Amino acid sequence: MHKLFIKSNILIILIGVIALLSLFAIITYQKTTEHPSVSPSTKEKLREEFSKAYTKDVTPSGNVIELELTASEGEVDIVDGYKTKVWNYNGSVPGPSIQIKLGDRVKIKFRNELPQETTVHWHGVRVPNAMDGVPGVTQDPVQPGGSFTYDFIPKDAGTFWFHPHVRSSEQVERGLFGTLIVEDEYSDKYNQDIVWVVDDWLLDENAQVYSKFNTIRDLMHDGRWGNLITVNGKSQETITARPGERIRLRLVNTSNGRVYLLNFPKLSATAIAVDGMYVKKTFDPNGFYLAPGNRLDVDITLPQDKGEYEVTDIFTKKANVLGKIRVEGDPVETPNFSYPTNPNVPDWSEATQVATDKTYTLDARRGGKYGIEWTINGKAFPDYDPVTLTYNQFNKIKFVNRSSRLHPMHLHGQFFKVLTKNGAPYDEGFFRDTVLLGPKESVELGLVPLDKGDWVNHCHILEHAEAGMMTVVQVK
Ligand SMILES: [Cu+2]
Repeated sequence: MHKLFIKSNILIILIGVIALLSLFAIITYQKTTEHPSVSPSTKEKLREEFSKAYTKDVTPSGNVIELELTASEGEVDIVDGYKTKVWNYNGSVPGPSIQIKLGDRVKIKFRNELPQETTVHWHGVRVPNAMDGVPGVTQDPVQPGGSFTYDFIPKDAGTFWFHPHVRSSEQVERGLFGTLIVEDEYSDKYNQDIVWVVDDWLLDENAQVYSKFNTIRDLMHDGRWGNLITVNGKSQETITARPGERIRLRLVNTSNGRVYLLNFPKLSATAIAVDGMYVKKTFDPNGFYLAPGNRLDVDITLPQDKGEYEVTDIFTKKANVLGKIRVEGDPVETPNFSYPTNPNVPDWSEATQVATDKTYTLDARRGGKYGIEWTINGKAFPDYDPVTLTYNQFNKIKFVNRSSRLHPMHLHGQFFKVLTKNGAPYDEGFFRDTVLLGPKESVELGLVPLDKGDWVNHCHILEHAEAGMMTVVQVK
């Protein structure tokens, strides 16, 4: 009886030890499967593969370009017979297209003459962190009547844009945006270098900007989609070119929520740059999703046949004509040069072996001041868990969209490359600063951060960002 008691005690202890050991084994196993042990050399190889893709710093040209940028209230003619009240930069919508050369320093004296506080964010530009224009993260908002000087040397040539980062869903919608074009040696080779700022307005019956912002309808769907699409502030932008001309068309989506599915019927068009950066291999731009924040540079050689050629958006059932190219006049000899590309964009095919440094789960819930909150890992900005990314090392992040809506995720101050989509390898062959996630989609991204500081990471559907879909990464 006594022996049996001891025996059963030993048995219980044994079972307990085995249970503990197996629990420990399971935990260890889970840990290793979540974070497979990778030799540090794989990450180092990925960093090495990246190292010539773009530079840490730019060589200054010595030129300093001083500009004034004023945000104020004004009026524009976008619908015949009406004056539409807007907020604008330097009196027009879009605001100025600032054109500089790579290496130039810009000193932009910004003045706020709006009835609200504001800032200016330089979308896609690798600026010093203090110039990034994010209130509460990189600077204090500029008060009405106040000013702030943005001073930086863009590190990359390409197509960039700027807009407020305060109440963006209202301020951008009212007309506050402009472009920053950083030229390189290719800019002069084209017969024409053209910027098309594609915007979407929700106007009321008097052609005024619909005055209710962040409506529950916008918030529950893909942000505010309007009833008038403009290019460079015109509902029918038409440019003219001669037969045989080779033009560079820089498309920028400044809309709050609308995504454009680009189509270039009857045109010989080739995509050369995405989000400002040259691609590794040029591609057919037909079917490219230009989400809010995205840019696409297209190289077009105009045909010998005179006439009007359209660039359209076929995202919705009814196609929208974005703009037209009228080919007329005497033919010219087509400039002969190879497409500008960046052969140093890494393939990063071995990136699948590397553990994910951070997963961001995107979702929505009831609550907050708008009745719905858009969350990243269960938090709505200004609540967030800061994440550290390692400077000058390969980092891998993942976005998982649990919702049924679109989320063009934008990371400030960095470029990244898509590695996988829904778990399968997905080599786009170019960098981005904004990636569109469809309903229930997931993407993994690789990046080597070269710019230190606190950078926001948010949805560029401005209503989603306004309702919390924003977080901060610290590059150290
Ligand atoms: Cu979103």
